[in-house]
Amino acid sequence: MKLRLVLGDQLSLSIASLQDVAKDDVVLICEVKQEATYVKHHKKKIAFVFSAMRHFAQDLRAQGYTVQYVAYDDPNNTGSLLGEVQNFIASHPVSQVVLTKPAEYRLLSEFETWRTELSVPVELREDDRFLATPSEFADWADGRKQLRMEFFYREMRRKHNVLMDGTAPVGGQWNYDAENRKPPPKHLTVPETYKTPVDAITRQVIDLVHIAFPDHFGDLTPFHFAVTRSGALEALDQFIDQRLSLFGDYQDAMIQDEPWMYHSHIGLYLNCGLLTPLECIRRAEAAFYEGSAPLNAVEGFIRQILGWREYVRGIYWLKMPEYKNMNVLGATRPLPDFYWTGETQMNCLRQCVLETKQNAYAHHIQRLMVLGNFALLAGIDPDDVNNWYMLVYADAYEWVELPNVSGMILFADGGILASKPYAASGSYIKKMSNYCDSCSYKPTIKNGPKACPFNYLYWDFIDRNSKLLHSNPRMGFMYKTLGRMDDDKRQAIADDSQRFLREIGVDEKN
Ligand code: FAD
Ligand code: DLZ
Ligand code: SF4
Repeated sequence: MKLRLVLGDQLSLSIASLQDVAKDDVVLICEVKQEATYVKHHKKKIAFVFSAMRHFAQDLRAQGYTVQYVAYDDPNNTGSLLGEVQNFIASHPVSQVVLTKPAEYRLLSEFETWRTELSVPVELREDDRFLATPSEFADWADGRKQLRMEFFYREMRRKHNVLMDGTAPVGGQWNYDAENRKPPPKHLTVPETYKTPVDAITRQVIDLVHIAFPDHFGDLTPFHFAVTRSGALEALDQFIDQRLSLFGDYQDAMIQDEPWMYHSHIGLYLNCGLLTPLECIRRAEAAFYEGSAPLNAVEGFIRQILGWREYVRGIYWLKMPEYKNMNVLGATRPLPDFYWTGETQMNCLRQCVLETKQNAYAHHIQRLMVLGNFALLAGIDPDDVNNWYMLVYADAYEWVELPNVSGMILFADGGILASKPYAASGSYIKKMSNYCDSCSYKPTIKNGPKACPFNYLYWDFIDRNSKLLHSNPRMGFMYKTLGRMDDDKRQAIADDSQRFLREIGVDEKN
């Protein structure tokens, strides 16, 4: 008998370790302290993952497979993946342990030691949940001076024949991003996100999480995520029918009390195996050919999955483990408390933190241009920022979280991922949202106690990082503007920044 271990983010019948599963094999799925607490995940994320694991086990059993399911509160639970595998081997005639490579470096390093730790042979299979393997990405990266997503994405479009017209991109352009930056109009109505009722399995899991993880961040209820493959497919269909057509137009827009906007909200399903990337891409492509969604929306959505998602994973495996320790800008301040409480006068940050706490979700532009931009400008330590992003979102796994945080928002990798820091002043948030209308600060004031803190923090960031950034060709304009400021203005920027950082308790280094 072979023992096939399936992890909480491998919940797919097509996963490599299950491809040749026989009826007398055993599939081991276990809820363990090791995975539930290596960061203190949002309560809703744990409930989602445990419930999806339990439903997946139920589906496997219904199809005639034997599943050994270890619940978190099982009195014999050893708390670790290795402990559970060893336990099982000790009392069953196991000939081999079959695993799919995990999505995170941390676990891959651990699984590689299992060959010597376990008394039976271990087969570690390639992770086939993505469209590019780490070695394909490494081949693409080999010899290139810069690893820009756009060029990788074009290769992926060709390879998978997505939105192609022979050898040319459909519509004549590869990328329609320029059409996808519309500010939100005044009375935009946003459709509701997909909501599914809580069933008996999810109810049990919610009760368990309530008791077992009382000190973890986030609101456990209301809970409305899908927890099965069929539910995730319904959520995908709802997105394609109701939101895809405006996904492009309002991709970067933010509205007070509208956490979901026109995004798809499928990241958590993709990342745990309930949906596959290619099926999401094909459904969006079909919507374009059927005429129900325009090209700027469909191309924009497909680029996120076929481009960004595959690209950040490629960067992760290419650059780990060094990537995790990179801090090129030498940022050392601790994360402000308001990232946990939402208690700040900055309305944009309050909104994004409170929505994150409620939903274990924030859309991309909130993560990037509000929460991320602030962490960059304020010089917050990448370890603190990574820890926060890893634990607050239901779709967070290190392979995708780390490059987005250390690469995309913090520039801690010195430009491996992005050609320049995504730094912005308050005018960006004012243009792309209505958050400033309800804020105590004014985005049009540049200095002093009423000024939007993003304004002076932006110039303070540019000024204090000039040694590293002034030669960046994409930053030339900023350094010219800074050069034209007189000493008084520069001093006011430094003083305001110092005062504000002191007020929020992060003027001391970590
Ligand atoms: P949509 O906006 O509808 O996009 C569709 C899909 O494209 C997403 O579900 C996702 O699978 C993919 N995608 C879009 N942007 C990216 C990107 N930059 N990198 C990788 N995939 C992308 N995504 C995660 O899946 N997990 C994370 O932990 C995560 N952390 C992030 C941290 C920061 C600082 C930033 C800036 C982005 C992060 N992202 C992360 C990327 C992106 O914000 C989320 O994938 C997206 O917000 C999920 O919501 P959605 O499903 O509605 O996405
Ligand atoms: C995220 C998560 C959580 C919360 N709990 C478990 C668990 O108890 N058992 C398990 O097998 N997987 C869990 N996961 C997903 C893993 O953390 C994920 O497989 C690794 O981080 C690799 O990506
Ligand atoms: Fe955010 Fe500044 Fe606007 Fe306030 S004024 S909501 S802090 S951008």
